[in-house]
Amino acid sequence: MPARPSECAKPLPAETSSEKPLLRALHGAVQKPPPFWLMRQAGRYLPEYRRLRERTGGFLELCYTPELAVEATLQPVRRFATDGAILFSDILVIADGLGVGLDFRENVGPCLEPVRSAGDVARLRREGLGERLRPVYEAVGGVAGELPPMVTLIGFAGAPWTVATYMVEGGTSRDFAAVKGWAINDPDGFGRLIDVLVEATAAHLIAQVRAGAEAVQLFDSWAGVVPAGAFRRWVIAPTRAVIDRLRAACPDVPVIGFARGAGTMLEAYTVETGIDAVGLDSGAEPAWAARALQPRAAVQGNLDPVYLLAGGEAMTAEAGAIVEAFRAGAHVFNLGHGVLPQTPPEHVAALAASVRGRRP
Ligand code: 1CP
Repeated sequence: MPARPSECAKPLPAETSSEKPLLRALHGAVQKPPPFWLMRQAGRYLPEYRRLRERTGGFLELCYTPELAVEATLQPVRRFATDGAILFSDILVIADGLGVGLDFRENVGPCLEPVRSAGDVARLRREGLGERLRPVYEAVGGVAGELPPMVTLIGFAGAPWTVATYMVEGGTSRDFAAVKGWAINDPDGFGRLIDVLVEATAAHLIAQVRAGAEAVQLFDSWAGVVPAGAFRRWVIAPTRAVIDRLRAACPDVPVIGFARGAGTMLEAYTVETGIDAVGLDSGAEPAWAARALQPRAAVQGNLDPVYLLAGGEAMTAEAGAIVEAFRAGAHVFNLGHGVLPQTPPEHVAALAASVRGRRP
C-alpha cells in the first residue's frame, strides 16, 4: 500500500497502517472474514452512551467537547472490537458552523432556521468555519491517539444534497417539497447553496484527515428522494466536486460513498463520483451489487438494521448470506442504515461473532 502523505495524516508506522483490515478492504483487498463496523455504532442503544449523555447539557455539547466525543467514539470499539471507529459527531455540525442556529430537540430531531433564498445563502458564515469546528478536529486527534493498533479511524460528513435538505426544510421532512421545489424552480439559486456546501464539506473532510482520520464516509442519506433526471446534478456532481478537492489535498485517503435509496442510479454514482467504496442500503440485492459494483469499488453493507434488532438465527443467516455473496471481492460488513436505538447490545456482539466466525 502506498505511504500516506505526512501533511494529511498523523504519521503511523507504515506496517501498522497497511495491516489494518478495514483500510486494506477500502483499498481493494479481499479478506476473509471481512472487516466490520456499523453505521451509528455509537449512541442511545448503548447504556454507557446514555450515561455519558446524561452528564452533558445536550447532544451538540457532546459533539463539541473533545474528551466526551472521544469517549463516545471509543465505546462501541471497546465493546465489540469493531474494525472501524467512526468519529462521534453529526452531519449537521457543518450547518451549525455556517451559522443556521441548529438545535437538537428531544423526540423531535434537528431544528434549523430555514435557508430558502439567495439572501439566506449570502448570510451564511463561510469565514472562520474551520475555527468554529476546531473541537471536532481535536476529537479526531484524541481518538487517533487512543485507537487500538488495528482499528481504522473514519471521519465523515453529510453530502451536500443531504445537508441541504435539512437546511432548506429546517429539519427532517416527509415530502422534501421545499428543497425539491427550490431545486426545480430556481436551480441556479439552489446551486449556490450546494456550492457553499461543496467548499465547506471538502474543507471539513480535509481538516479531519489532517487531524488523523484514515478514511472518510460521505452520508447522502436522502439521495433517494432526488428524481433520477436530477440525480447527476444534485447528488453525483457535488459529491465528485468534494472528492476532487479532498484528493487534491490528501490523495490516498479512501472515500466511502453512501447514497441511500439511490436504486438504479447507484452504478452511475459509483463510477462517476470516483469513490473507493460504495455503501449499500438494504434494498440493494447482494448478488446484483457483487456483479455490477464490486468490480469497480469495494462494497460496504448491507444487513437491514431490523435483522440486528431481531437477533437470533434470522440475523446470523442473513449476515452469512451477505458475507457469502461478496466473498470474491473487497467487502466491508456493515448495516444498510444505522443501528436502531432500541437494539439490544448483545445482538451486536452476536453479529460481530458471527461475521468473524465465518471462514468460508
Ligand atoms: O443523543 C442523542 O439523542 C442524539 C442522537 C444522535 C446521534 C447519536 C444524532 C442526532 N446524531 C448522532 C450521531 C451521529 N450522526 C453519528 C456518529 C455516531 C455513529 O455513527 O456511531 C453519525 C455518523 C451521524 C450521521 C447523521 N446524522 C446522519 C447520516 C446517517 C443516517 O442516519 O442517515 C443523519 C441524517 C444525521 C442527522 C441527525 N442527527 C441526529 C438526528 C436525530 C438526525 C435526524 C435524522 C432524521 O432526519 O431522521
